[in-house]
Amino acid sequence: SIVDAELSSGYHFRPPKNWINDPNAPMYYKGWYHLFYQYNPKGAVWGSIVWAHSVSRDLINWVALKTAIEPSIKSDMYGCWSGSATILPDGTPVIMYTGIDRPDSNYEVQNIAYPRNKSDPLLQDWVKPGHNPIIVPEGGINATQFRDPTTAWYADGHWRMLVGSLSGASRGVAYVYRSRDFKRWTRARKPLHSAPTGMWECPDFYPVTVGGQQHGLDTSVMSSPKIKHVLKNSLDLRRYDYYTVGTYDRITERYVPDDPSGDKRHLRYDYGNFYASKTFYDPVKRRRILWGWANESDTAVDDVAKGWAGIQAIPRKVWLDSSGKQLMQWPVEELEALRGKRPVILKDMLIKQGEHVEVTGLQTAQADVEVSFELPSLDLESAEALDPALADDAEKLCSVRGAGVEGGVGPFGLWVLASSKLEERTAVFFRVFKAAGRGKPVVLMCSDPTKSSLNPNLYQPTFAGFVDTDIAKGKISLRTLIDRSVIESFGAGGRTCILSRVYPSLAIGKNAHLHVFNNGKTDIKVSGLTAWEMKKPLMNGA
Ligand code: DQQ
Repeated sequence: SIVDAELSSGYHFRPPKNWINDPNAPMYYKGWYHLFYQYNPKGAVWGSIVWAHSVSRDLINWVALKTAIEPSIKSDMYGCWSGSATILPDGTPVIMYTGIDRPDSNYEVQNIAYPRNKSDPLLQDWVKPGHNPIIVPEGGINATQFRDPTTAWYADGHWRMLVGSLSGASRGVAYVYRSRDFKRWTRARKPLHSAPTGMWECPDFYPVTVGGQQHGLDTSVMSSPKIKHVLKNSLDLRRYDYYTVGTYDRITERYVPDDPSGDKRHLRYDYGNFYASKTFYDPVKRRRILWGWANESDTAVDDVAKGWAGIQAIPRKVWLDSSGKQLMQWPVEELEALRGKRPVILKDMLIKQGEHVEVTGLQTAQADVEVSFELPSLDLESAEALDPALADDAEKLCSVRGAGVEGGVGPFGLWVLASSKLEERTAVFFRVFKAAGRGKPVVLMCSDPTKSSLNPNLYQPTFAGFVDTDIAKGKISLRTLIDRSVIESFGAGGRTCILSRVYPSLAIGKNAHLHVFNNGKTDIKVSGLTAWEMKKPLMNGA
């Protein structure tokens, strides 16, 4: 229906109907980007899962192919869960994935599949060899919490890969498996790493370049002194993806985070709705690309009525910041091809205390907005004091000091998907705090959806993360991708990211407005704002 089309998403990845979750086995092969994903062909709720498959030339326009992997052998008869691809040295792509092999419990084993025809660039047919499963939960492993094999890496005559698990009641673990031939896999005595966080789903492990360069590294690049490793895990209990940056020792087969408190602090790719993510190395543009799943936040009843649920975030380039402490992310440059020809451009616009300015002259239900803010009279004395009790809890801080609570320096930012009388609007903004004993002001980035819709019964979580930037220099930027029900924001050039799902009842289609607002005491200057309407790409026929 028209309503559904307007409420869904225009340029974020999705199939025409049904439930989707985790991105699986992203890869580049013979001219095509491949994305597989968890898919329920029977409806708009999670259920009996298969691997759907789409291909693209540019990561933005997608064509749906037939189901790639579905239950067909004893070791995956009750579900084909998440997994990854590895490109072997002769160019053959291999998929490893988790299979559910019995009806009455989620007993998990790892399977392998090869392309039937390597010369088909679309890799439409996958064959499961007779030696499946390749790994079963042995030696006291928790058989119902044992899944999501990673892309394998190669060193010193051995392949290695990780499988996520739970040890005891609450320890997340990443087990290392080794193989010479990709067929027989044996577990290393000790896990790569573990932490008291609950189950680790969808681990991801890859090298990054030190020194702030943006180019990515293939997963097997190990030996340069100029690399670090990133270990990402998806926390089943908290439904977010966190990562640490650290050192991998391939002799002991262990990984040690640089920051000893990294497994507590939980740096996140995204402080919003973003889960079960996975990266891959793109040899064409020498970059590492991150895919992540964003669930709906309406009700399951709504999803069944809509007939679909779930999107993938815009693929993001990831690289290590020059500080070496965190990752940076930015939408792949190919997305810019969807920008309309006539952007609206604003320059040097002062926004005083309590003011807001509408950005007019374009449709903003499906748009890309880049803003740079300047704090001209940077009077940090007028910034709010940071409550020490909330100093480590961005989300709580933002939920008590939301967009509607007047501040000192900020809140300033965007109201997106706003209705004409502003009854509906989602605020994406920054707020600056002074904090005793800290060298620099603390910058909070928030997405406040508490006014996003007049519809009742929606889940409207406030999302927030700190931004590790020096605002005393007087500048900060924000890019927000608006796509009907998706608001995907990149603060300070991709230092902090927040994806949020909202379902306005009025701010739909032509009735969606965009404003810049300042609800702080200090004047804010928009030194530049560019807003583009976004075209709709080919999207799997949706
Ligand atoms: N989803 C898959 C699992 C994975 C979870 C099942 C994460 O393999 O652990 O659909 O969302």
